Amino acid sequence: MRVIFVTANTNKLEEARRYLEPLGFEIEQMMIGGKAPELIEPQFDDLEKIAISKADQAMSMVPESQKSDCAILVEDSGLFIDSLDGFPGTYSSFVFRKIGVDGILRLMSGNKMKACEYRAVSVLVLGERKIIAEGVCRGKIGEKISGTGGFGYDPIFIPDDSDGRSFAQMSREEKSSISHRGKSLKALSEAISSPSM
Ligand code: ITT
Repeated sequence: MRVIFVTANTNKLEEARRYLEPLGFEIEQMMIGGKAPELIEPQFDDLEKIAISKADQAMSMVPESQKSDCAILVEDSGLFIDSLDGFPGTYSSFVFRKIGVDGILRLMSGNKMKACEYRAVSVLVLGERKIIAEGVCRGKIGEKISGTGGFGYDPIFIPDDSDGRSFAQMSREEKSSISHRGKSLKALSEAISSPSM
């Protein structure tokens, strides 16, 4: 199945390719005039509402003639810190650009409650259907930056399902086997292959 992923984040694109291509999906990035289209992200506290809004905007950009021979994928994700009431949450991308991982480490210094989670909501539009799948990865904010892999908050995110290494210290395969994105894409791929589809 040909899937057009509407994202400006090439790290997300690469993770989706690694995950979905071995399952037989062909992943392309949506480009309009040589650039990823800019979607408006409404200011909701809910990833699913944002992802559905992005999916609707993306669908309005696909020519009618192509709608039947491909699926459209969008994803919204973020880092939710328990003791900060879920901040930066749906604002993760903006907060990362403004204060980066150093800013989060500053905010968390002296705070012993480091528990947090990454969440991802993927929406696949297939003809008239929208398949929505969430993935959650629990972890904690590290004391310092560790590792150089991954992207975004990965150098300070230590997943619970690991030996104490941050996502930035793991291989891509290791990260996607336990990550929020891996889980949401797994749920999507299972929903697509289920007999009720
Ligand atoms: P698109 O909207 O174009 O897909 P984006 O990066 O703006 O790209 P989001 O609005 O969903 O995407 O923001 C998600 C942000 O959350 C992302 O920019 C990172 O800062 C953070 N994030 C999400 N998943 C992550 C991951 O696996 N590793 C590190 N940071 C992640």
